[in-house]
Amino acid sequence: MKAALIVVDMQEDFCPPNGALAVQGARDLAPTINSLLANPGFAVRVASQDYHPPDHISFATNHPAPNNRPFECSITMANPAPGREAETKQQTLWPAHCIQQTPGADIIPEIDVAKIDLFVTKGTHPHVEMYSAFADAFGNQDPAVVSVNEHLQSSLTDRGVTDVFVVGVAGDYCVKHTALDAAKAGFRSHVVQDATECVVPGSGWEETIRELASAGVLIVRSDGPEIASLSGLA
Ligand code: VGL
Ligand code: ZN
Repeated sequence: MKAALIVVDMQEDFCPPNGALAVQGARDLAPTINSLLANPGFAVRVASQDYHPPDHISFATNHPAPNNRPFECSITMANPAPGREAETKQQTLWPAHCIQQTPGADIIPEIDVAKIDLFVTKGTHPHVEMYSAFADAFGNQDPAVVSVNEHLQSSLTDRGVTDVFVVGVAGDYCVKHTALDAAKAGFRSHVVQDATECVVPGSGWEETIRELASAGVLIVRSDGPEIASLSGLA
């Protein structure tokens, strides 16, 4: 067994007090995430960053009123892969957030970024949503299509990784989709439940747990046996 820790989107815009899309309690996750980063049992430590251009399709402000209310309205998005443009999906609109090279896109200073081996900047293609650090909303992984900076699946398999532990925000969006894609890619996939917070606390997490469980993703705790046993791998 070889384990990777994926710290998802611990960025200013997802954190109180000033984040454009703040997730309640997100900043308070830092001590738990830092203790996981310090666990010598992880062979690879990854941090993802939502990293949108100003004209990103998910931003409410990039669509005309009245059907552009963030959190409520959605728009139709087409697959950016050549020849697949007919494939479409509904996309929820968000307040503008994590714009490239702005302070909102920074990883919060409370996170020990010196321990990170690999940074994945995602959501960089203006015309497609990318919650997962592995793939866009249509499952495209090719950096040439998605304009992501890393092909995360091959970066992890090249390092011999078998198990992935996902933490960070948001539990009901980017953490969920990263954990689901990790399972789909053939990794044993875990979400550390006391190291994540949701956009919709309570019901959002309940629904997420069901989706993760039915996809074979394991829900663990930072003080549980799965994490404790990693230290033995060092
Ligand atoms: C996220 C909504 C929009 C996330 C990113 O990190 O969970 N949520 N973009
Ligand atoms: Zn985003």
